[in-house]
Amino acid sequence: KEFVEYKNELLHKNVSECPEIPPDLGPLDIRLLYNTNLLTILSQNPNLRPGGRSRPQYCRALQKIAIIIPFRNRESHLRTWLYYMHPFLQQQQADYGVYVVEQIEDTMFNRGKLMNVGYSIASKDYDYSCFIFSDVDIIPMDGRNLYRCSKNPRHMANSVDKFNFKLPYNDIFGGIVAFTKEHFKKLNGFSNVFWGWGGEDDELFQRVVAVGLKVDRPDQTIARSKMISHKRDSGNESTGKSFALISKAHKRLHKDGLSSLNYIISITSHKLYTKVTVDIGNGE
Ligand code: UDH
Ligand code: NGS
Repeated sequence: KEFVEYKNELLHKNVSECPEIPPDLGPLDIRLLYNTNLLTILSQNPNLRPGGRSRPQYCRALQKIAIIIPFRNRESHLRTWLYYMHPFLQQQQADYGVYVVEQIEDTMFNRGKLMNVGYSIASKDYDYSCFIFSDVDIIPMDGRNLYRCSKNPRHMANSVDKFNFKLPYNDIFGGIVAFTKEHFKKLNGFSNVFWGWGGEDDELFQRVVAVGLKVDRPDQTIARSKMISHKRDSGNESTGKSFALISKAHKRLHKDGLSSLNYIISITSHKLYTKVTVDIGNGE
């Protein structure tokens, strides 16, 4: 088996590069089906490899992409995401893996820290060059919305139905963001200290600016996405501390983030994704 894998690897190195813009992409009919089950999704994606990995068969992708999803108690959203996104990413000829990072204990949710854990685990798994940090409840409506990294950090949730396909404020950086490995390391990842809802994405924006980078956004017509509507999760209330934290963002940049990450994990390779189960503490 190892020999076959080795041979495949060698053969894959010799195939030509994939085109920058994959063929046959266009608008998609997204109806947000909630009743899909994992077996159906699996049967519709026969070429997936364990851990929710795939790469194009007949060309070599220009980027290796890890998709990191922060997660707790959103099983049906995850199924919907997997149902739409595996075919979407394969149609885009992506070399990718999906990492679902689940906070197990019922302390306050910490989206930023889960993203950092996902980055750190995915980096050890494969030579990813691009990291896309995505909420579990946003589904793109057009195949031309390329899930890729660009020259600058990229805010990809800039055209969501919930906000009438507009930006609710100029510097919004929530929902889905894409970073090259180099850039994510340069800004020391997300802050780990935002427990509960709100602000960790705004702080990330401050970090981008502080290290001298700019934010790109895709064309708003092509980036149109649907968000699954839901109630506010318990355990993810706003603590009211975010604005005070953000006002000191630059002070914490180098000491709070990838450089100060501590956690306890277990990793399970599911057929449709890699599940990273993590105990990230409770902020004390
Ligand atoms: N998440 C979970 N579980 C939780 C909380 C958050 O999986 O308990 C993840 C999930 O990937 C979600 C993301 O973190 O998409 C962001 O969660 P959020 O609650 O900050 O963001 P969202 O915009 O909801 O989805 C905000 C509250 C909406 C209240 C709307 C009332 N109509
Ligand atoms: C801001 C939050 C962001 C959040 C954005 C949109 O107020 O984290 O609203 O939220 N900033 C702070 O709380 C400091 S949304 O309407 O999508 O739930 O992303």
